[in-house]
Amino acid sequence: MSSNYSDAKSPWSSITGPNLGYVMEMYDIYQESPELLDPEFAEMFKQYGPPVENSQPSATQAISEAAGTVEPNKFGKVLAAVQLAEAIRAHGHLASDIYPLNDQPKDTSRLEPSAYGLTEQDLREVPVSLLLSEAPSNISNGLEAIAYLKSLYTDKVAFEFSHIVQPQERSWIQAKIEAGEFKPSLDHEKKKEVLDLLTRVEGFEKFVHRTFVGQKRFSIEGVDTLVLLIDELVRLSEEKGTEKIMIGMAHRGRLNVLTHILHKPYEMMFAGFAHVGDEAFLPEDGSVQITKGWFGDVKYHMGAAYTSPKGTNIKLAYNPSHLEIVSPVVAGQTRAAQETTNQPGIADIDSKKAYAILVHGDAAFPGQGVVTETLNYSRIRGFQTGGSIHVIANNMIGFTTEQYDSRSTHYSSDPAKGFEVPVIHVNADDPEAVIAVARFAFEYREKFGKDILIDLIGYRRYGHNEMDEPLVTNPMMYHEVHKHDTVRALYGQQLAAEKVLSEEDVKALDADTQKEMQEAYDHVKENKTDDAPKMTMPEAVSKGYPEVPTGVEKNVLAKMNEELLTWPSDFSVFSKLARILKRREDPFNGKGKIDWAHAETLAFGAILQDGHPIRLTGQDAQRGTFAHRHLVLHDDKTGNELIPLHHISGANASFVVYNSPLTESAVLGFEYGYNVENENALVIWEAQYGDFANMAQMMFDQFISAGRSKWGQKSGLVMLLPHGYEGQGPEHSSARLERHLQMAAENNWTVANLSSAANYFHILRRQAKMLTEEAIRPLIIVSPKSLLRHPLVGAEVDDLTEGHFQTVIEQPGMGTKDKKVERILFASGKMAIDLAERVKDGKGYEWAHIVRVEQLYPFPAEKIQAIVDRYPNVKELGWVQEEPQNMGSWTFAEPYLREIAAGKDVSYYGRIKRQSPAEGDGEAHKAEQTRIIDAALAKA
Ligand SMILES: Cc1ncc(C[n+]2csc(CCOP(=O)(O)OP(=O)(O)O)c2C)c(N)n1
Repeated sequence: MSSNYSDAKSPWSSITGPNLGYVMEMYDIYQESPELLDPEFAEMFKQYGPPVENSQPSATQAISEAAGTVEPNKFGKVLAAVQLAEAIRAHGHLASDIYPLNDQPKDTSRLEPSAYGLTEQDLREVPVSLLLSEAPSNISNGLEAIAYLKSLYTDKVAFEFSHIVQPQERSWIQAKIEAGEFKPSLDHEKKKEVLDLLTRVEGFEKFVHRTFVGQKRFSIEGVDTLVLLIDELVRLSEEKGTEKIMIGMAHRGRLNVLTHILHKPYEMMFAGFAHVGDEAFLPEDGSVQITKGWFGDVKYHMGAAYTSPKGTNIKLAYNPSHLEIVSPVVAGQTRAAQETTNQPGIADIDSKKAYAILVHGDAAFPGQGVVTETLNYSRIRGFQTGGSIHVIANNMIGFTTEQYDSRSTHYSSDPAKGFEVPVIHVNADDPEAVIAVARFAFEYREKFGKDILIDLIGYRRYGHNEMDEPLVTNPMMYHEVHKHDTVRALYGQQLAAEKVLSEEDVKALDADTQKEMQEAYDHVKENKTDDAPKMTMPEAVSKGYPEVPTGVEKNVLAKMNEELLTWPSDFSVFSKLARILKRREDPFNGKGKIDWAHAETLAFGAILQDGHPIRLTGQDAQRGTFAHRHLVLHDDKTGNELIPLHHISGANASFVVYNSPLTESAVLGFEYGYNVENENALVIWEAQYGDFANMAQMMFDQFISAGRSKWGQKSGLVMLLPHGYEGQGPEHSSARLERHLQMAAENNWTVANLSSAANYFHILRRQAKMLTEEAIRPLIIVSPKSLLRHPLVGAEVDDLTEGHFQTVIEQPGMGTKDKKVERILFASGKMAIDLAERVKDGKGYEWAHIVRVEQLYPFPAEKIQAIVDRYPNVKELGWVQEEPQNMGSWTFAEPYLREIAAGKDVSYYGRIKRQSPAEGDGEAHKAEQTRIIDAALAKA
């Protein structure tokens, strides 16, 4: 046999993981019957010896050392023992004790020495150093080493980390496990604290169960140690000076987390169950912060913030019922909390400042796509947060659905493995193991800045909610649950057995906790107020936006424009693009117009000069889907990037623009979260085409449109949704304006369909100026495609130097002869420009007027009324739109128009009702568009 198997040039040096396993199997065959192997394989074994795991230096080294100490005929046994040790590390989780109900089969097949042809005696003869790099001193032979490994890898904590690519990371995890860090020894004080917290966690559920019979609470019982886990993370964060912890979680156990992690007082919790006002019980020291909207939400969707005495701020994000959807929102909040945005250039990120704890459900985690969308952020520059700590609160069931019906994977956690996330499974009935896992996860994130997942495996004590009878649908599981002691009971027994506390102490702790809760509830009853919840909007919201001056002085704009177009001499912009961009000098020299993207860049510059950071993301947002934006320039020789907006004078805020991963839901959620956390930032999300926004529909429905009235959560998020009928087929035409208008109420957002680059400049500036005002609301712009470079849309420099955003624009040249006008047409966006192209300077159309409704919501009814009132002989108000009649803005605008018309005709010019938003054929589109314009402009 050759002895050069550890040579770095050996073919085995590049083989790892399952491939290595395969080669090892081949080697076994080679040893038994070399003739059965492919001759090339046999020759390689002859030449290079047995395969060894290159990424395990200790094992490799040990084997090479052992070569001198083990007789050649024992060498196969040594290899088999190494294989067994590796199998325990890789597959020990399959045989581990991680299921409190003990109802899952254990697979020990790969962990038996006999499976490797090994006897106990064989193992005794294997040097320990071959199997363990850092063996405890009491381990003296291979057999003991294997037993030790089994005790580490198949106990109440189980590990999956062989999917991680970086060897250093794998070695670090392995070293931690094998140093026994998952078997911590807690001192008596800590043990008592743990029991105290468990008593509160369980006691809270018991108290509510008994006192508020029949009320849903989505009890934590079965995964009680979730609170312990988060509590430990908070403690570690405080020690390290973490500024913010952002928690995202669904219904399960949320009330318990609210009261024991967010420190929402028991009185406030019980007031919620008793349907009485809770504000009187808010701690006066300001440590707990809670916002509420006027329309409200159920108690297990409400969030809170808590500032600990050591200064760490913990936030539980408000969320809807929609499982997992809060994950990207929390990721965005976290990113915002990590960034410093008050200086020019790119925002500075310090991922140690804040991190996210994302709590998932075991059915929802593999089921909901937004989970993987969020995991995908972990190493993307515009979205990563230096690692989130994920926890699956795994109660082994989803509503009534057991795992065999809810997933195709072995573990609920499996999707995380594709993102190289280490997975730690832990038995939720072992509080000390849970604490050890929390410590490990915290340290892992600190060290590697990556996501980590804790699969906290428990059970669910009751039905999905406390009114459901689970024996009806899940009898076998619930026969087990009903026999099973609570974790508090088990830990109490453990502490009594360890003589940390007496059995009486354990009982007394429970009684004291119940008494404390009873007193809190008595307090609520004594201070009960009968005030009905107020459902009135804050005045600032109901008043809406004022008219905000948004012009920028000409010399400021001119200087900025010059700076934007002055690139370092050693930076080579692709010549064709350079020529196009240089044309942006013309409007400042009295030639040509400022087009859409140019107006946008100037607006951004002015907003940065006003001190508002900007964050713009979307698919291909840097260049712009329509090759119009070019906010990031690429040196065509070096590939270096240049962001001209970083180099304008007078800017005192950061500017970032990122091409986003290909998701709508998670990106929009992220941006919403970012914007909620950094109120001063103008955060813009752009859909590639507006219709793709419906991939993120729940972000619009659950968060953006209604977050203020449910939770009092302010947002000034801007969404750009390219829209316009240009004959490109059913997709890419409509941004489904009707959806956003149907949801419009209570000044919840602005919806605009603009026809002018100047107005775009002003609406962006207005939004930025309103960001920190009470009246702030999100802004949806159905943005243009062909209008981006349309001459009728471009702005003069003077259009940007003064004035403000115009909610309506009257068609120049039309409606000049008041008495002659009989029909007033209303249109928005591209339709307005199509009409403008037809009427040109208005000659021949004296009988008509055209009004562009730039802001659809809040509907500018007063402005329109004033215009209509100028025309004494008007008989008809006509709404012209490109979308079918059951879509677009018609059904929304019609009631307003009828009120304004006060009996005059109100008519519709547009496509008939359709299933699909636009024609599939470009020629059919043209014919239809012409028909609509002909009809609208045909004199009665
Ligand atoms: C998007 C979405 N679909 C369906 C539901 C209804 N629903 C509420 S809880 C639940 C089961 C969740 O199971 P799991 O993720 O295991 O969490 P658990 O309730 O067991 O903690 C379902 C289907 C929901 N809330 N959200």
